[in-house]
Amino acid sequence: AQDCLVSNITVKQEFDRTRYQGTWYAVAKKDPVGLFLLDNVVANFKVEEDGTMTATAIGRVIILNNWEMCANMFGTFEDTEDPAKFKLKYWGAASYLQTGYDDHWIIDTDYDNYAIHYSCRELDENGTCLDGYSFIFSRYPDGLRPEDQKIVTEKKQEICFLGKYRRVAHTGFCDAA
Ligand code: DAO
Repeated sequence: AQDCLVSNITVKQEFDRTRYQGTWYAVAKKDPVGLFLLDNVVANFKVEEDGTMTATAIGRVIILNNWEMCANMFGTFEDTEDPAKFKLKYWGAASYLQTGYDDHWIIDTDYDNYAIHYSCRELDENGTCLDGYSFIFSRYPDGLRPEDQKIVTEKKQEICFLGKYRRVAHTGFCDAA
């Protein structure tokens, strides 16, 4: 999808939500307009008894008047006709945290090491993404294995976000929460 059309972006084939369960550490993020989760982002995925994929996530945020805290977030992934494309409904444990309803796609994962999530919130008139975000996740808090970095870089390019990511630090800020 080097034309950067959102409709041409390919996602993980036959995405297996059962294998995807458990803890994932965000190691890099491309922010949307009005970014929310800053760093120390850890997500935990689960398949509920009815088959729905859900997640809890924690991360450092800055709310209101520069108040820094760890946000406890909840998400429900609504299924679509593509097993790797979801509508993510998310909300916070506290009312002053962000809520949203985003397209949320699993671009690629090997289930054991790396994963790439993509969300385009606003399409441009020409079919490219005007406002979106992306997380690079690792099963390990200290980052991706060298052998996964090449794949991840290729995928960043395919979703047209290459060069727009920042590293997501894990400093222990949210570990006690
Ligand atoms: O941080 O700027 C941002 C946008 C992302 C907010 C999404 C929070 C979703 C929490 C649950 C799902 C984890 C992937």
